[in-house]
Amino acid sequence: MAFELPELPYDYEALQPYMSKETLEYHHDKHHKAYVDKGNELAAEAGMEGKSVEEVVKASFGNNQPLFNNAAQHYNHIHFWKWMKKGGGGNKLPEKLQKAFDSDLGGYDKFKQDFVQAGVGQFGSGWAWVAVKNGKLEIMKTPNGENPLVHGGKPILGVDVWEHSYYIDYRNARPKYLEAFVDSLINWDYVLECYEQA
Ligand code: MN3
Repeated sequence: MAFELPELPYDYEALQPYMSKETLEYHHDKHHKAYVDKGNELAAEAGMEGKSVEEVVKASFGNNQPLFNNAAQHYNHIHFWKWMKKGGGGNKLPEKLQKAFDSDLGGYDKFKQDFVQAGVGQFGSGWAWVAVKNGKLEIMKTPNGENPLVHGGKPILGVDVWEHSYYIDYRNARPKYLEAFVDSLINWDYVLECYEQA
């Protein structure tokens, strides 16, 4: 099936003041759309237009870099929009998630510290993640469009640390953006949904 740009699951103003309308307009309508359009063009050239985005991501990794970049970024952004919501973030996690964060990540405070540090420490463009790997939660970071799917894991939470995700609202202050993401944007219900499917 061809890749399709999903609608945002909220209004463009919904995440203000933590993420502006202008950021979402550019990030969703221009950046994500470009990954979808280019990904469809390159998937067709590679004879993979019938495959799901996850299949294309895994099949193209390491052997078709341009297709991988666009397909992986499409996958990452589909989930990124859903990993945020108005009035999200903070330390009120669903019970099942809280238990896993306590046992595998050392609790919420340690998760926050390590997740923000993963995002800050990703040199240049990339993502910070919480993934299920070998049956346990793990904090990961990846460059560019890479994600845990191609490193033996399944992401349940991810944050985009490409400058296009925060430069309008935070300029170069990536740590402030990451703190705001954790404190005020994370949609824990969707993180739980991903955890239950992982
Ligand atoms: Mn992005």
